[in-house]
Amino acid sequence: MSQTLPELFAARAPEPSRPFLRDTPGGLDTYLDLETEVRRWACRLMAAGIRPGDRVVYQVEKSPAVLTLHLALLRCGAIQVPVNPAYPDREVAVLLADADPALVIRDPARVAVPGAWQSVTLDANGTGTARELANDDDIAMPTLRSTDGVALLYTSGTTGRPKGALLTHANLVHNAKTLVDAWGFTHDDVLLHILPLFHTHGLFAATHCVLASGASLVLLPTFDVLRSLEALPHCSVLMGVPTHYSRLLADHRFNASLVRGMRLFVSGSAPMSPALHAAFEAQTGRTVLERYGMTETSMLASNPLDGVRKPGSVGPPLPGVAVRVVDDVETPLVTRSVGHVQVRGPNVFGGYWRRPDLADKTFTDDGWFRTGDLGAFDSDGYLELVGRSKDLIISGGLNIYPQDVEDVLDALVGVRESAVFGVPDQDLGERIVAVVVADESVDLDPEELRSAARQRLAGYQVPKRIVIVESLPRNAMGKVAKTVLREVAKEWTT
Ligand code: MCA
Ligand code: AMP
Repeated sequence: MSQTLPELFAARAPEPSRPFLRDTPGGLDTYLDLETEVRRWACRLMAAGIRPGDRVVYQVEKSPAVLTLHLALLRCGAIQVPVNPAYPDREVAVLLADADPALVIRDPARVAVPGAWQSVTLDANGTGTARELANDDDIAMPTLRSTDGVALLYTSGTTGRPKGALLTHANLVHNAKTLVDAWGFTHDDVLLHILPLFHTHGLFAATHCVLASGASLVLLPTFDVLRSLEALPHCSVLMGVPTHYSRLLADHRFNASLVRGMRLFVSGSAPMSPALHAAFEAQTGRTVLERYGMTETSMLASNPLDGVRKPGSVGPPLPGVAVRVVDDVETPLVTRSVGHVQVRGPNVFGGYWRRPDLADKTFTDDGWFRTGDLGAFDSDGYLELVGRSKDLIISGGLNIYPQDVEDVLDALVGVRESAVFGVPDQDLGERIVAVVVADESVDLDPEELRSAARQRLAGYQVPKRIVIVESLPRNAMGKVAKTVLREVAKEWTT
């Protein structure tokens, strides 16, 4: 039977006295506390006029209040739009214009919401004008359908214009159930939550595994090696991006003895190098389970909980998920041939918000979603990702679309054109760099360009280095040859 997320979580909820948050201030110690708070917030939001299908944008620092808000918005049937707190107002304004929200919830430290949207504030302590929304405990919650939208997650893509991936209850219920089974979650698990709460990884994969198994979690407000080392002995599962694991490994206290109570380490969002897998095993005596996912699809493939985990591979497709590898004309390829990865299944979203024009580019005629990843299956049916056909940098698990950054650089005074690309980086996997061509007779200072770019971009999108060049290398089609630039960048000293 199709379910909605609130139905799934209610069906899987443990005894109300069971722990929800551990060692985490915020008043959500038990599942009873969680239910009480979620119900209170859902009533507040309904009383404020939020109705099924309304968009509610929140740009709030990570805290237990975000979990409450997430669950309360699910109950109201709202389509939630979580936004990275690092996004500058300019970028937020674009998202607001597209999402057209009924309510915007932001940190009080932020300047007023750009535009005429109804807005309230909420900070990491759970205080703000959102609490002053009228309350009505008797308000009835709407009936929801599994095909209803749950969330819009914005991704830039290569078009430079953000588009909202609309996920439904059916998509996310399928994923939550699949992951709980695949990764063996039970109500005895304690997840150490170190991820942001505005992406699929931290908000859906990690949180929903806990809620769909009645488990508990330790919620850290930001990733911090020392606090993670303190928490790990009391936890059983960690989900992170490769940068989290390399930073933990840099501390010798992260060793076999510290993690003896842990049963599972999951990595995803970016490739984990075989060298990092090996270093992890050498230092802890454990192996990391690497999996593959996308915002539009949630999790797609996973190395097994029991069985062989292969470094450099993301494992077989998850149950219920179909994955194929095709050539340039979309003919399926045989084992070991590298091609475009395409996927289909109940986890895959239906399309981008108010962008029917993108449907043909996004899906094949027979309904497969084009991931933009390149890979091959091995003879055991494990998928190996070898690259991307999309122009995307993944830095520390965060996506940076070069086009977004090039647009900002190109608009700066004295810049004729720019090219942004990623170079290998031990900590971040890929590090963003840019080359810039100046207008004639203009003398540009790279550091000044970086500061100017910082005014318009989130911090992680600012190139770590800008190099001024005479001209950009181009291929026969006139397209900037980023492979050439990546080669040239190898010669740079830092
Ligand atoms: C922060 N900075 C970064 C990054 N993060 N620069 C490049 N890449 C990054 N990822 C910059 C900040 O702008 C700042 O620079 C300086 O580093 C320190 O900032 P701070 O906030 O202290 O950063 P941090 O604590 O060192 O953060 C690193 C991090 C974080 C913990 C690895 O980036 C992170 O949480 N990554 C996980 C992202 C994630 O959850 N992705 C899942 C996407 P300045 O001072 O100069 O401004 S979902 C997905 O991909 C799919 C579905 C999937 O498969 O999961
Ligand atoms: P996002 O658009 O933020 O959902 O990022 C999804 C992209 O992250 C995928 O299309 C892949 O390119 C990449 N990705 C996620 N997990 C892995 C992984 N384990 N190995 C390599 N790339 C990954």
